[in-house]
Amino acid sequence: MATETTDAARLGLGRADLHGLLYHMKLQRALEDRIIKLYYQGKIPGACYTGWGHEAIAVGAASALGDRDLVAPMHRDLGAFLVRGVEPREYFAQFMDRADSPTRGRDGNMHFGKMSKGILPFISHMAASLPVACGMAMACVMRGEARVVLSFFGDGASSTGPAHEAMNFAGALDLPVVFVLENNQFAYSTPVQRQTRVRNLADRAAGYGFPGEITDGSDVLAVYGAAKAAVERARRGEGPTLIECRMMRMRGHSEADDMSYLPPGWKEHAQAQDPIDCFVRYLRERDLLSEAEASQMDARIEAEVDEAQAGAEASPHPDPEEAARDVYCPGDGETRWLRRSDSARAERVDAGGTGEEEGIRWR
Ligand SMILES: Cc1ncc(C[n+]2csc(CCOP(=O)(O)OP(=O)(O)O)c2C)c(N)n1
Repeated sequence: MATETTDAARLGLGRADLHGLLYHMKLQRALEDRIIKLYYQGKIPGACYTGWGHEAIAVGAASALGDRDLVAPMHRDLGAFLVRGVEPREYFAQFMDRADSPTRGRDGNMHFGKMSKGILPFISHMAASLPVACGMAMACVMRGEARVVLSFFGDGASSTGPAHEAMNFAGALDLPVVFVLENNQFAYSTPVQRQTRVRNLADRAAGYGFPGEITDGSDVLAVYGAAKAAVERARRGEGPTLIECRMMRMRGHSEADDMSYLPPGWKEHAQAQDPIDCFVRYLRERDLLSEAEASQMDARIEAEVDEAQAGAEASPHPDPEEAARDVYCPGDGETRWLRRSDSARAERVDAGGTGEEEGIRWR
């Protein structure tokens, strides 16, 4: 629940901003609820991951970014996509394997992004996006662009090699990266205490030489406030921050997970901390959301979800011949070669070329 330290006015958030946060959190929840339903109807190929319970983190952190900033979300962060303007219809098309989806129906449903909106496609649960986020931040610094990269990962992912390497690298180079650690207290089914001796995951930041803090991951204003301060710090050139957003897992790792490993009473406690319920209560108690505004928002969201689903269902599945297109290059099917030029940029050699010893075959 939001506290005085996360007061909306102190954060410079007016009524419209607060409604925007709530709208995106509710939209994420409604879209994912529909996807879960479609999954059990057999309409979603592959596994089904959602960000149930993580909405405050995804929406709160992404809302702290500027338009030209970049974000590397993971499988819990649909809200970050929505905040940056990805259409619900695109999300449905992606999960329903349609030809006009972001990956044109050719990848696991959650592995998509949108570079035109500054969203790096999700690579892997296990922190593989973090080094790439650092690369993006480094590119911005080298180009003299004051852009910040927000990179999300889980508690389990925080114990993997790429996470340590990325954070160490970002610290050493003072890169403008904000690391948002979504601690739902389980790496799949493994509790945090069984995968690391570190008591607070935020403490790890000290080992990389930058600040780490813990915030309430079920309080959207707390997440927004922490992310905003970290983004500003990064933009001033003062380097990265690690924000551990602590919350309670509300739904299985994927829909295939029955959560039988959760201790007794966990689900009830987690339910009481539902980030959407908490935020609605906060707004209602302060007269920042009327009953009429709340029901209008719900009706708008329901209509948007229906429309998005119908739009995606009306789209065709991809042609099977499309499956391998662009996997290696956008080519015409002929074998071509790349040769490294002195500037280290790969340069194309005409079709029919033999390829140099250092050449890379690309189709
Ligand atoms: C290299 C690799 N090892 C294992 C897995 C299986 N796996 C996927 S997510 C995950 C745990 C992730 O834990 P965490 O970062 O806490 O995220 P969450 O539990 O919220 O999914 C594991 C072990 C994988 N995808 N890739």
